[in-house]
Amino acid sequence: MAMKLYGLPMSTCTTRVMACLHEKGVDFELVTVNLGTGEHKQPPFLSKNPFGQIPVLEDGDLTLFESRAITAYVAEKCKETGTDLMRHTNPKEAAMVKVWMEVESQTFNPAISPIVLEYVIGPSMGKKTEQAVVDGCMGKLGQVLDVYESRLSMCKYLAGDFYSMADLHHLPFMHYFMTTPSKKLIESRPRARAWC
Ligand code: GS8
Repeated sequence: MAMKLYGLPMSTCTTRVMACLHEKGVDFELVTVNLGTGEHKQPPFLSKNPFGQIPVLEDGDLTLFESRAITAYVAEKCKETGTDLMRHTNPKEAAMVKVWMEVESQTFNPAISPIVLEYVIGPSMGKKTEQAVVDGCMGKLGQVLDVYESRLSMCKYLAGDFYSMADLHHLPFMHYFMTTPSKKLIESRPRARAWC
């Protein structure tokens, strides 16, 4: 039976999981959740994720939430197929993948998400961009990207000279970020730009 992914194509956390499923060549069914009507806060959905957020993955009798935990499960279950995103056969490479996955969730994501929220997600729901919020976030994200620039001068991708889950986890926010005027933070850094 195909896995079921509850979410939305425009949701960053849903696309993080979809990118992983595609990379692993896994068949899945996308079940759309209507955030507009608050479907995610109703008991049927809350029984899948008590925090009332997308995405949720169902694989037989297993129900998971948290996009990064879901990708870890998919990578582990399907380690023989598609790209070996976690470098299972090399403990040192695997450790570097985990380091940069942590960087994405603990450092990169908090720095970039307010900008994407202001420019893309807010306006998609009718909210005006607050330039002061964006301006206040640019310095912090710039500092994070300075570290990325330096790292990417040592290797082609974040964990080494191979594409991994660490890079994949950045995809959704990078995708939206590169549609905003703030993309100059990437474009002015040649290594980060090449990586992107
Ligand atoms: C965050 C999920 C999330 O923010 C994860 O899965 O990685 N740490 C979790 N989901 C958002 C959609 S963003 O793609 C969501 O469900 N928002 C609606 C809400 O919070 O009510």
